[in-house]
Amino acid sequence: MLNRRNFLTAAVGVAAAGGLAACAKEDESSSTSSDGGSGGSGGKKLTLGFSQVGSESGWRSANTDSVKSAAKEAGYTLKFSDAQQKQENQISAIRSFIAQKVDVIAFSPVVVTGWDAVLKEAKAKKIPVVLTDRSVDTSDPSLFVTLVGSDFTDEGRRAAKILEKVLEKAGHKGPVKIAQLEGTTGAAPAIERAKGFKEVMDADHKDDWKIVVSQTGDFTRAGGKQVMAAFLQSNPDIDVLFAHNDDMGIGAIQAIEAAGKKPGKDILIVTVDGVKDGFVAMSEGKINAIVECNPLLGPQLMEVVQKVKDGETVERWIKTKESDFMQDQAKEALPTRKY
Ligand code: GZL
Repeated sequence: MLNRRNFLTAAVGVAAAGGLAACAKEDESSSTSSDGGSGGSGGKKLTLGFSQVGSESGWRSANTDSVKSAAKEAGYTLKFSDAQQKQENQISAIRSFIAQKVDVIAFSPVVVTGWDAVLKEAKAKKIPVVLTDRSVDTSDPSLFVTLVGSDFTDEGRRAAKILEKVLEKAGHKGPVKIAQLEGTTGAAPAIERAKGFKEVMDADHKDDWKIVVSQTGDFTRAGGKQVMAAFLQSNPDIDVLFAHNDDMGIGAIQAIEAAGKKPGKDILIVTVDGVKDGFVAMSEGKINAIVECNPLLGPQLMEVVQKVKDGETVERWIKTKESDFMQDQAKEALPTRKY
């Protein structure tokens, strides 16, 4: 019987023969840095193969822009592939980068499992792999050099801690019924944000907080709207929504309003990311707090890529710095938001 990993390999094997790469959107941008240099030690222009999850959210678009502009600034040749949230497209893109003999491969894995086979192929060809944004589950730590990205478990903890402040500010007393809109099933941010939030719940709110319903909205606005509408059918007395990203929260706001309720008042909302539209919703009083997850990883990624290419030692996890915002900070912060 085909298990998930065999199935994926088989699918990729067949699809690669049939040109699966055509399913992913690929583009290549090559440029010289501002000083006309060739981007890297020794004059040869560094070539980076980058496989992106997709374009599912405002966060992802800002992340893509950051990677592309930083590669241009560094003078690297960037081979960029958009996997449209399909793991098989990412695996196919990584195989394509290996075949093209790029200097370094970087990618944001759409889910945590199923990468060992293709990463072993990169290792066999001595092409270093850098993870950005999301991590992978692997039994062989040598399959990637480092992760440039956020601590999603801590983001989950921070979401629970800021919800305490939101509840206090709203004067909420007594039990708290929570709906959770999860990110993409199997994705590191979805797994870890839920884990961090639950850690705080179990430690400090065993008796008063309860997650009454939880389901994936796949990090998209459409998903958030659709699932929240279903939540309101089955649980009309929800007090709080914890959405794993702003986009699902913004979709949920549409469903909450369609149900004749006031988002930010009848249902308190905490989200993660901090994209501009999230801050707009917060300034309109519809989101109560946002835990920032910084997508502007491009500059850090290019620094690491150069060090890896030059054989320098890099930290195993290069964490991004980020803050948290309550509703009354939204208006002042909005003009300075960079994504
Ligand atoms: C988090 C990133 C997540 C964002 C979502 O680093 O992987 O994926 O929180 C995005 O908006 O879709």
